[in-house]
Amino acid sequence: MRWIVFVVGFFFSVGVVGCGGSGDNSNTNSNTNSTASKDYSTTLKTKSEAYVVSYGDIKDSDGKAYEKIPFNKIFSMTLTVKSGGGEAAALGEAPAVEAMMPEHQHGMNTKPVVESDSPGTYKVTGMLFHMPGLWTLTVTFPGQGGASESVTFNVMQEAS
Ligand SMILES: [Cu+2]
Repeated sequence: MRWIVFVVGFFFSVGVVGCGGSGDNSNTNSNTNSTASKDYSTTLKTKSEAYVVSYGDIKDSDGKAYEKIPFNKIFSMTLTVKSGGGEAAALGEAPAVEAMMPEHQHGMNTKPVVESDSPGTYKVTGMLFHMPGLWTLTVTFPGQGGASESVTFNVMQEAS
């Protein structure tokens, strides 16, 4: 009967660790802690407060709108960057977009493409959140004077 305990234990630990994270990174209670108090805003100021960044307009690859980020489906989204005063901020280059699952220490299996749409508006295609759980979406760009500006959005992805 010992093998049953082993098999159950194996599946349990896979479930906790997720998809191949090391599992020893100081967040063994991560399934229950802190996520309730996180900020899931879709609009954030950069630390310098010089820029306000929003994401939205989630669509599938045919351009059909999604209500929220879909689970395990390719999606696109629009990023808008405004100055602290609320005007569209025309950046010198398109922002970099990176999505991660911090509790599993991995990113997406796709590489998003960021294209300029109009000043301060960027279309991001090729996004894919392939696992449920907490994702972070970090947008980084050079601001005035070349200082690096960034925001990190929290996204709780449901398996649906
Ligand atoms: Cu994961």
